[in-house]
Amino acid sequence: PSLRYNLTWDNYYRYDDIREFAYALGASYPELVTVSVAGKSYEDRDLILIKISSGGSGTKNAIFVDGGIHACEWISPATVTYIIRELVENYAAHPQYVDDVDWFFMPLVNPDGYEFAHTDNRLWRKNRRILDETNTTCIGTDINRNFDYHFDEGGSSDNSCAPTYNGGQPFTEPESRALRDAILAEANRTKSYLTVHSYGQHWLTPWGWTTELPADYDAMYALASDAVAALTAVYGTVYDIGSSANLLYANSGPSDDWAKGVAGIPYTYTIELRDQGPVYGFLLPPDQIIPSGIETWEAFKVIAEAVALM
Ligand code: ING
Ligand code: ZN
Repeated sequence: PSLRYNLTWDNYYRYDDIREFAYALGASYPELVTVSVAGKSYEDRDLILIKISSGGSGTKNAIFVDGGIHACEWISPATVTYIIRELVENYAAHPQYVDDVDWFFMPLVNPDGYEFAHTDNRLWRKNRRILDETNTTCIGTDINRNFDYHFDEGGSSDNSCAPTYNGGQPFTEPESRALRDAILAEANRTKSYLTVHSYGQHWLTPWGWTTELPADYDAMYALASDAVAALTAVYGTVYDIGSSANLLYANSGPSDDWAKGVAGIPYTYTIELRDQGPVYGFLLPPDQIIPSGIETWEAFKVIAEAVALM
């Protein structure tokens, strides 16, 4: 495998470049990076899983990160790959962030939708599964409404034409099943699950299906506050913190509710990256990728420091 890759973080890159980045890092840093295939997308693309670990017996506390659940949120896989690069290529500058925890990354959960957003419809959100061969006008399921915890209890749609179509039943989608299985494989030691979306600059906790708060919300809020403070300290980018149902809108079947409610991961957050909306929304200019990466990395360092001590 090649040691080189195309990503530069001054532009948005396609699925093939993101996959090659993963394998190039694995080839260059075999003592830190293990790349595997967590499953196949509906259109048969490999769902890449990147483990970053400096060894040990597989009992360190772990952090699981995903990106690109929604096809149009291009800053998500761009920022997640930036953080992977920082952990690996700059390991020597801050080895504790790898030595003290293990990391698992699925940087592009929805490659079919992501490619479609590049080639056909820039604002596409869902995956690309054809639900009914006789009616191909409405295709795709919202992966972030397809998880099996309080499934279809509001804020998702039973209509396959809707952008928040929930799939009709939990885990109908190969991408949500692959993400589920990858999370479950390490759930007993995973203390934080970070699912990266855009946009709005929100650091969100569960739940979506109820405006009631998790029992340990105060602890979740405290860690989120520390992470956001570190993020804001870089460029002044403001984030608000709260549960998704309270801060945004009712929703059911998102990955974070399932990761906390079923997989039992305590510090589970949905991060809505730049911007706040009125200016660019999903169409964030590529010159904001590196600033987003730099500030989000500061927040992730705070999470890693906390997880190491849990
Ligand atoms: N927003 C999220 C969405 O899936 C969200 C909001 C956060 C839902 C947390 C559920 C849980 O609608 C975007 N932009 O995707
Ligand atoms: Zn999203």
